[in-house]
This record gives sequence, C-alpha cells and structure tokens, in this order.
Amino acid sequence: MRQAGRSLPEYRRVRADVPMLEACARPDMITEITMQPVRRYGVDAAIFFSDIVVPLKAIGIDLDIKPGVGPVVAEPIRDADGIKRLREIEPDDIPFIREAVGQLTGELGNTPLIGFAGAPFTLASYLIEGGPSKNHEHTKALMYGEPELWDEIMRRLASITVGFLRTQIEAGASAVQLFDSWVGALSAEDYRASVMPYSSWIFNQLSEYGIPRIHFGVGTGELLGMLGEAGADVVGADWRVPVDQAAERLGPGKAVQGNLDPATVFAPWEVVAERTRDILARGRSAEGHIFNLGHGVLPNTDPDQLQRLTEFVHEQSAT
Ligand code: 1CP
Repeated sequence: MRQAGRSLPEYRRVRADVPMLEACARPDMITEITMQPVRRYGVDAAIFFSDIVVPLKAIGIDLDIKPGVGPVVAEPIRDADGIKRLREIEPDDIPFIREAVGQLTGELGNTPLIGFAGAPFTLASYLIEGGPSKNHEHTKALMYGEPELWDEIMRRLASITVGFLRTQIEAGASAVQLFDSWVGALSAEDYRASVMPYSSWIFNQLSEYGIPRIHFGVGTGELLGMLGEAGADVVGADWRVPVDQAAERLGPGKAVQGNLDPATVFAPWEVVAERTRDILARGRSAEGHIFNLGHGVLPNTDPDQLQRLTEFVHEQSAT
C-alpha cells in the first residue's frame, strides 16, 4: 500500500533533500525505496515506488506533490482546451520507469513486483479539482453536465494509464494494481455509467499479458461487484466490509485483497493480532485472499508493529 516506506527512518533519510517527484524520476532512488520494506519486513511482494500522477507529469502537466498535501495541479483542467493537454504517453517519456523496473526484477529475485497506475476517475479528480478533494464537486459537475467532455477526458486518461502500465509490465512487473482510490464518492449507477467503461477498457487492454490485475478503491462497499466486473482478477477492499462479505459481493472467479484498518496498528498488539486472525479466518471463505491493510500505511506507524504483523500473518497462513 501507498507510503509503506514513509514510516521508515531509512526512507526519510534517502528522501531528506529530494522532492517526491524527483525521487520518482531517479531509477536508483526508485529501486532503493521499493526495496526498503521488502528488506525490513520480508513481505511477499514489492510495490513499485512511484505515484499515480507521475505519468501526467511525464506528458507535461504542470503539477507537484506537496508534502503533507498530495498532488497539486497548477492549472486545473475543466474545458476542451485543457483536455487537449492530455496527450498519449510514449515509452520515451518514462525511461526511468523501464530502467527501475529492470533493476528491481534483478534485485527482487523470486519476490514479485507489483506495478501500478491511477484509474481515470481518480486521476480526473486531481486534474479537475486541482488537488486533493473531499467532495469532488468540479469533477461531478463536469461528469453530469458535460458528458462529451467527460468522455474525452476519461478516454485520454485511460489511454495514458494503459501506456504507463504496459511500460511497467514489459520491463518485468509481475502484477498490476489499478488505484481508483476516490471512486467510493460515486453512486453505483454513476459508477456503472460514467466510470466503469473506461476502467474495463484498461483491464481488457492488459488481458493479453496474463498477469494478475488488482483493482482497489476506498469506501467501495456498494461498488465491489462492479470493481470485479470491470475485469480485475483481485479486488481490494478497505476495512468497512468484512473480507468474507466482500468475497460474496465479488462472486466466483475473483480473489479479495485486504483489509486491516491502517489505524489498528496504533492499538495494543493483542488487538492487532485478534483483528488480523479474524480477517485471515474470513479470507478462507474467499477463492483467494491477499492479506493487506485496507489503505495506505499512516506516516506515524511504528515499524516494529508492522514487522510483528508481517511475521504473524506468515505464521498464521502457514497453518
Ligand atoms: O509505498 C509506496 O511508496 C508505494 C508507492 C505509492 C503508491 C502506490 C505512492 C508513493 N503513491 C501511490 C499511489 C497513490 N498516490 C494513490 C493511490 C493509492 C492510495 O489510495 O493510497 C493516490 C490517491 C495518490 C495520490 C497521493 N500522492 C496522495 C494522496 C493525497 C490525497 O488526495 O489524499 C499523497 C499524499 C501522495 C504523495 C505520496 N505518494 C507516495 C508517497 C510515499 C507519498 C508521500 C510523499 C512524501 O514522502 O511526502
């Protein structure tokens, strides 16, 4: 999950004088930061160090990742002229991605590397709002009020996302995760009509590679079935829906990923252990279960608690 590294002293050391987007464009840094949680915790897979806005920056959108805030876009995109700035991404725009993935597959050995990208709705929200948003009001205004512009922005973003993921896969990533983090802000009808077609197209484009495709959003209890229907092999759920119920909502042929509340690791160890045991037990009713946090690691998390959690999950899964 996002920011696994941010709670680590070794991450803070490496990042001390390097802005986030610069770190994301330097293969040596990408490789080092991706490896840090793998070395420390011995997790079963590595998540590529990058950000969902990296491909947008790479095609020339003026944006920055502000510490403590997140992505901020200099000129929000809200009309046809703005949308034209969303050109196709070419492999030459992101040579550092290819290089870092190549280095990592060498270093990781048998540990799989999960590549990722942002899904069109979540990317559109940052671009249209100009930064993180609670209510996504400009995004919804465009979606409801200007369906042709909405279609154009979503098509262009879907294409950029596929380009970004293809680069990672062709360089050696062994699974991909599509983050539609903020799609839980939508009703089921709006999701089906205005978002799902574009995410489906992305999963379809990737089917030729035959690698696992994971789909994740926050607050998506009502949408879980559709996140699977969009074409994912695995659907990530946050902590609001128990894993066995999530699996039921997904139906046959899908695995579920999740879903310990990231705040739980601040509680005493006994609570963490009990909640984790419960999630693992519920996961046994699913066709497949990947244990994970229900969202990103919180920055003040105690690394020792995560270490203990990883060991506990390994122990419990071995029995
Ligand atoms: O652990 C890792 O480092 C994995 C790499 C990773 C991933 C998978 C980062 C690094 N970002 C992401 C994806 C990402 N970025 C998502 C989707 C996943 C999720 O929902 O968590 C989203 C929504 C973003 C956007 C973003 N980037 C935010 C959220 C802002 C908001 O709207 O609330 C933030 C804070 C960032 C910055 C960022 N990205 C990644 C890191 C390590 C950081 C923090 C940078 C720092 O050190 O200050």
